[in-house]
Amino acid sequence: MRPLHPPAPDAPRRVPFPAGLYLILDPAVAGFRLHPPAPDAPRRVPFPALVELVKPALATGVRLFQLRMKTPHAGEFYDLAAQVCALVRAGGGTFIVNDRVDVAQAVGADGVHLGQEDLPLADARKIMGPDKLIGISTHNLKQAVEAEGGGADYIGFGPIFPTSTKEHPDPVVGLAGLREVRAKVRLPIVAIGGITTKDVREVVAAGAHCVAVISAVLAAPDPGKAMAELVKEIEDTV
Ligand code: TZP
Ligand code: MG
Repeated sequence: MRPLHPPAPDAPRRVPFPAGLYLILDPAVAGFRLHPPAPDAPRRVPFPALVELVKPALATGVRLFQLRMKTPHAGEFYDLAAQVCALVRAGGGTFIVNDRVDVAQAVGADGVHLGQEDLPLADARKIMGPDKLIGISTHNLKQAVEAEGGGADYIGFGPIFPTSTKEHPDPVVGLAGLREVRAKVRLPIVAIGGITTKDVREVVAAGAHCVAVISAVLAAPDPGKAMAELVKEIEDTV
C-alpha cells in the first residue's frame, strides 16, 4: 500500500514505517473476553487466543503490530512478546513493544513505543540504537513537535475520540487536533483513541498515516472480521 501521508523526503527516518492499520494487542482487552483469568491462574499466563490473532491479521494485510501489556512483571511481558514477535516477523510484519525498552531489546523487536511518562526518548535511543523504530505517544502539538525534534520515528496522537480502553486518557484531541499536528509535524502520525471502521475515512483525511485500534478489533464479537473490515476500509480510502 502506498503511504497515506508520506513524510517529507528530508524528514528524519531510520527504518521504513508501514502505513495502514496499526493493531495493538492488549491482553487486558483480549484476554478478559477470550480467557477470563481463573482466580488461581499462574502468573505467566500464555494468552493463547491473543497470539492466535496474529496469523489471521497478517493474512488480512495487517503489517504493524504493537504489544501493550500493563503488567509489572517483565517476565510475563517477555513471554508473550517473544511469541508475538516470532509470528509477526515470520509473516513479514513489524513488531513494536509498548512501554518497555528492555523487553523490546530482549525479544529483538523492530521498535518500542513510549508514552510521556516512560523512558526519555534520548535515553531510549541510546539503548535501542539508530536502526530501531521509536514511537512517542503525544496528546498535543507541543509534545508532537518535541518528539519530532528529539528524533522519534513516528508519533502516536490522540485520543482522537473518547475511549474507555485507556485507564486515564488525556483530553480528546479530535480531528481538528489531528489536522493541526499534521500541518506542523512531518513524521508519520498514528491516530489513536476510539477509532472504528466508520471513522477511518475522516481520520485519514485529517492526516493519519496509520490508524491504531485496540477495542475495535479485540473487543469485537468477531476480531478476524473486524480487522478485515478495517484493513479494507483503509485500502479503499487511499
Ligand atoms: N492511547 C491513547 S487512546 C488509547 C491509547 C493507548 C486507547 C486506544 O484504544 P481504543 O480501544 O482503540 O480506543
Ligand atoms: Mg507507556
